[in-house]
Amino acid sequence: MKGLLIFGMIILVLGCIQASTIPLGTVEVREYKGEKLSSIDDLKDNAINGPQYINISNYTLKITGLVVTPKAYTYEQALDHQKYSKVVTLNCVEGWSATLLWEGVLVRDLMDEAGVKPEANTVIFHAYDGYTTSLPLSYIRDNNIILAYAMNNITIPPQKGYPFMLVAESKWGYKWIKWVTEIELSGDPSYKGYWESGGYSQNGDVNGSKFE
Ligand SMILES: Nc1nc2c(c(=O)[nH]1)N[C@H]1C(S)=C(S)[C@@H](COP(=O)(O)O)O[C@H]1N2
Ligand SMILES: [Mo]
Repeated sequence: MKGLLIFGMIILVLGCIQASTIPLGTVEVREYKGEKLSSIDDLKDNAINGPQYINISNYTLKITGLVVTPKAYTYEQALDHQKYSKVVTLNCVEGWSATLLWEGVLVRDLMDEAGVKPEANTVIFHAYDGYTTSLPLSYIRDNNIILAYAMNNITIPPQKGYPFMLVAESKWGYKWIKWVTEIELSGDPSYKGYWESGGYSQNGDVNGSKFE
């Protein structure tokens, strides 16, 4: 009986440790399951207003717009969701690319907690530097799109998007919004973000054309 109690306590403690820690390294990985990865330094860091330094103690990730219950997650609360990792290549329209190991939470999981209204068909992402972009709600749902907090097994550095960068797989780099502060559910599929307003493709498909 006592043995069972101790065993139960060990399981409980292990469970708590698992839920509260994110096992990230201090050195980036450059290979994953036999696949060669790029370096995070292959990203060019040429955002519209330069690097952004978010103070995590007053940061919130907001879920707004066409939702039943708007949310404002702290960094810790946003991280407290099922975690996913995948190797995905970012392709910038300038001609460079980077294949990295991404780790994050599902955008779908965050949205579903807020309760997406049936009229919503578009997700507009807002960032700390004033940058925005949008993607179809169905794309986010159907492709298990993640909001990453780590790249190559290290926490995303400030100049590369800390605390969160969108891993918009199969879309041009300008859809991979960094320093995300707000996820807005919308009914306007024609909403144009920063580069889309400048004439870049609205759907942003890497296999499609770069311009509208
Ligand atoms: N907030 C924000 N996110 C952004 C950008 C930006 O200017 N601001 N640039 C985008 C572009 S064009 C690319 S290619 C990717 C990677 O950009 P990098 O060159 O800054 O590494 O981030 C995207 N996310
Ligand atoms: Mo880009």
